[in-house]
Amino acid sequence: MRTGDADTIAAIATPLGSGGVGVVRMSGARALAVARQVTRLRRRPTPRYAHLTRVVDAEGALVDEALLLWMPGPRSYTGEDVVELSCHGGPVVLRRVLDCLLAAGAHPAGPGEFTLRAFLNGRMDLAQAEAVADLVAAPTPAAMTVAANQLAGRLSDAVREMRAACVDLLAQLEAEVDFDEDDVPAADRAEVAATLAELDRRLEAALASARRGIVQRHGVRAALVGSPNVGKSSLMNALLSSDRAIVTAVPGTTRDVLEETFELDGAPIVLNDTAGLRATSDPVEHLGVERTARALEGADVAVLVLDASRPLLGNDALAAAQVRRAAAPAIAALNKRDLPQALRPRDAARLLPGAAVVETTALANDVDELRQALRAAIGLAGADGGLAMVASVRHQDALQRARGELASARRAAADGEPSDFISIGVRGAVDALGEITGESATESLLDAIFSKFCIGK
Ligand SMILES: Nc1nc2c(ncn2[C@@H]2O[C@H](COP(=O)(O)OP(=O)(O)OP(=O)(O)O)[C@@H](O)[C@H]2O)c(=O)[nH]1
Ligand SMILES: [Mg+2]
Repeated sequence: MRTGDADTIAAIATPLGSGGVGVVRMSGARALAVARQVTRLRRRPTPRYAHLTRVVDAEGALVDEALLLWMPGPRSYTGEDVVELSCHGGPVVLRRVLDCLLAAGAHPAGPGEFTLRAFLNGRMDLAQAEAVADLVAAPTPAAMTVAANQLAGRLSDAVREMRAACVDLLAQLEAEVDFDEDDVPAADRAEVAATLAELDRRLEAALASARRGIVQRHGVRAALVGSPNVGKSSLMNALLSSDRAIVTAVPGTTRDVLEETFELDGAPIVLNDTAGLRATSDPVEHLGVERTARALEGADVAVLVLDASRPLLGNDALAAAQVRRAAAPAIAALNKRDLPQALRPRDAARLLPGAAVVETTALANDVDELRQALRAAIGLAGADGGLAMVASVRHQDALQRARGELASARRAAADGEPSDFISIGVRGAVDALGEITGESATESLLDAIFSKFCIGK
């Protein structure tokens, strides 16, 4: 990865496909020179004003009519000189405009290179840079709002405050080194302990919302499994509020794994409806059963559906065994509650120990208990309803490490250890927190983050 060299880079910034407008952008010291060469713009453009111009190739042939926008650094997205050309949004047009820029001396941008430059030039910190990619890829409005807040600095501000408190603490601990070990004023030690306790509380609060934030951003997979004809497809349709899956009274209706996404508290839930599980000699059905097993393997939550209007059968035990083999948290749904009942919740609990047991009537779209159990199983329940501040595993991991480091500092302080012992943990926390905002980010970390971006961002 090029890091902050003076190359001028260019890329198509809009998706490849036809659209009203497509944008080609450049960043770097020669951005304006290259743009003037391909547009034959005679006068220097006014910063941040749209100029209608023509893009021509090296032979002078017209390529497109475009709006040129010049944003000189450092007040630009990347902190460098940026030029954007808003062209007609056709893939061939945009490709040709880009080729003109490359022929005039620009280099093709790598994935995320514009945002990497913005980070390296101090226009945004690392958490904000990551938020750019999250905002673009947000699967639901809730995930989008979390990313927008992160881009605006909500997470960065909180992390920076905690890191600054740790740095202050280090200074205080270093001052103590001047004292003889036994002469450290007790008041100072009490203050150190209080600061460490307060930091732990703040880290705990940030981590508390992380699981929900991560689920909202990445979503989870849930699989509906069970014997034939128990109402799996009907439950899927009720959860989706649409007639997506075919429902009939014939056992073995669903032959393949169906996949649809619905939203639960802002989190995208990918729902798999599967073929009913039974010992079968029908080769098509047999394949379906194999696919059910695979869907279970990839599931974050497994829902075992039972028909409460009939006693448990061998196939139910077969399905329960499959669910138990999957490591995911399980829910047992007693369906068809509208019919005379042959099953009680405790039968389901015995069949699938440890599972949450809920009652549903898919026929009447009564799936409230199932929704609630799904919330609990994936960590959405009990949330304060507010938006998560942490929505990435990387940030969660760094916060956890910071908390662990401070915990060892607290133990050292409680044991009356010398101040440089306490400092070790505090310094570890400073580093871990700095990985979130980028102060202590290594090149390989930056590579890992920005290589996931799209080109042109
Ligand atoms: N009375 C009643 N009937 C239901 C309920 N849920 C589903 N059914 C009926 O049960 C039958 C089977 O429903 P499906 O949703 O196709 O069951 P399935 O588990 O997907 O079946 P396979 O795909 O064959 O494994 C249909 O006739 C549904 O109308 C319910 O809550 N109450
Ligand atoms: Mg079905």
